Amino acid sequence: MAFSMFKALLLASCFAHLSSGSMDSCSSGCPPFWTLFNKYCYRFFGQRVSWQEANYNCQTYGSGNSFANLVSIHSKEENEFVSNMFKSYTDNTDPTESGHEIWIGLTDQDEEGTFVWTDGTSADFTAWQSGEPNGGSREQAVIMLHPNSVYYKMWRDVHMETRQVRYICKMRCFAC
Ligand SMILES: [Ca+2]
Repeated sequence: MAFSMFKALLLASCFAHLSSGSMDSCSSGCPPFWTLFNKYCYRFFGQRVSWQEANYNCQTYGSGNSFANLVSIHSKEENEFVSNMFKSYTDNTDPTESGHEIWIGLTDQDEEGTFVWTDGTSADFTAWQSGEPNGGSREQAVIMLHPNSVYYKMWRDVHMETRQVRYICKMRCFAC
């Protein structure tokens, strides 16, 4: 029920955009403001929030058991796509540390040292910065570093509550 309602909304939204003549991401099967890559839709969010808040905000998109989650990454190509999306919204001239980082959906909050993706997909790829993860039970969430930073596109485990950074959500493409 919820799933069909979401699909209907997506199609209605696509129709509105197509009939107005705009060629945006909607025509590829993703809702407006979401970008298609390999049958998934991705969206950058510019508010700086805790990992928990980012995780919650992502899940307000989509529906049923197909809601969005913080982005999961499964290949070098996907890591590249996500870092390019981050770069396209920011120029990294922000001198604060949090300006160099985005949340991704990897966490070991349930079992220390066992990192899993919040969307339930398998942890089959990692891009840890050398020496990471190093935070033990203090650092249970993961950030990707800006492609212009010294630690180019790599990941670090960090404190999930005190850090406030931007984030990218991902959900299945329903029309692909
Ligand atoms: Ca760390």
